[in-house]
Amino acid sequence: MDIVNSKHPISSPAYLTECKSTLDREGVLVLPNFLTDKAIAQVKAEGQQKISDAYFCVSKHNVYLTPTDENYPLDHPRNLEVTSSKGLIGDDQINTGSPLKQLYHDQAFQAFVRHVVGERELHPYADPISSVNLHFAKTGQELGWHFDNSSFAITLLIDKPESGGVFEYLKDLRDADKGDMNFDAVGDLLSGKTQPETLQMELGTLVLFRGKNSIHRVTPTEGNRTRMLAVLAYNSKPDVLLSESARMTFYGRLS
Ligand SMILES: O=C(O)CCC(=O)C(=O)O
Ligand SMILES: [Fe+2]
Repeated sequence: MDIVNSKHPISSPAYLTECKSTLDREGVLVLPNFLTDKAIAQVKAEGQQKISDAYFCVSKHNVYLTPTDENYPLDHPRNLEVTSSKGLIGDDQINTGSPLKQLYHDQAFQAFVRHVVGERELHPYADPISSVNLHFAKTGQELGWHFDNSSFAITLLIDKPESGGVFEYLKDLRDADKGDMNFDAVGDLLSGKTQPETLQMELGTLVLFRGKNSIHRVTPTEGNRTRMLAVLAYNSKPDVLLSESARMTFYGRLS
């Protein structure tokens, strides 16, 4: 694939094994310079042209992305609200010929992702909006602390702000499958008692992150350059639609 730098031999068995063991050990796989400079420039130009079509919103949510639980006070880690503010454009707004779509649908790339995350199948969303997205964070915009609903996410940094916009995380802070929400550790993080790790991301870096149990945030963008991030989302089963309420929240529309 001419949009992936040759230093990432995604079809080499040895490289697959190395990437899988890194993800298993660290909970995150960071591949710098994954996209070629030419591909990044093409995506960035499209993003800059379409940012005026993006859906921008501010939302308040707790770190578990769940409704308030009245059994706990509002200032308890279970309920404490943080702010997220960003804009995004959906799959149906991105050019068919975009390098992002070329990558997303590429058989070798999908085989790479399947192997690394240990899924037998990967499918696009069945709705027209949710598979490939571009996120924008203008000055002051941020993503508040949260655990993801999905077991993994793939992102590519397309434009980096002058400062801020830093991805921070703490690995394996809870165990969602066991129902262990680990309020104490979340409380210590939110109060500043424990310090998170930071992830170094440069233009063109691919990040494959397991965010279901690893809490994370993106700090506010500083300066005039907007943070631009591509998100590639797959499902392990076919025919999955993002729920109507989730589509309204994220995109402000259903189709
Ligand atoms: O913006 C990022 O780098 C991370 C995005 C993220 O955590 C999310 O969309 O859930
Ligand atoms: Fe996330």
